[in-house]
Formats: sequence, structure tokens, C-alpha cells
Amino acid sequence: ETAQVEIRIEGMHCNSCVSNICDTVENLPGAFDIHLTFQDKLATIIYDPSILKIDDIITEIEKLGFQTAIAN
Ligand code: 9UX
Repeated sequence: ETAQVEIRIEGMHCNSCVSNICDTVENLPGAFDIHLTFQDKLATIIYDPSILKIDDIITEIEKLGFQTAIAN
């Protein structure tokens, strides 16, 4: 099973922030892929909803110090 969610991310300072978010999300069990650019501030995440919950993705991103909002 595959789902996609778009999460708006505020508080990124540079591309190292992008890398930190991508590395963290990619390592979550049930995460398949993440696309995120500093310019768009919009993360597109492909994941398995039977393994990984949106709330868990958001929690992990916010633990890194960013603010989030679900965009779809
Ligand atoms: Mo920059 Mo971001 O010095 O997670 S890497 S704040």
C-alpha cells in the first residue's frame, strides 16, 4: 500500500536543514521517498500508511525544530 502526503515546512535555514529532514524521514520505517526543496518548503512524502502514520512523520520533523502543516 502506498500513500502520498504533502507537508508544508517552515523554519528551514539552508539546504543542510533540507538534508536533515530528508535523512530523518527516509529512515522512518514505512517511508519510501521524500522530495523537498528549500525554495518550495513543501515536502512530498511517499509512505506505507499501514506502517507509518502522518502524525509520526510530523512529530519527527517537529522534533528537528521545524513547524509543519499538512498541505493536502
Ligand atoms: Mo542549519 Mo538546519 O545551521 O536543520 S542545518 S539550522
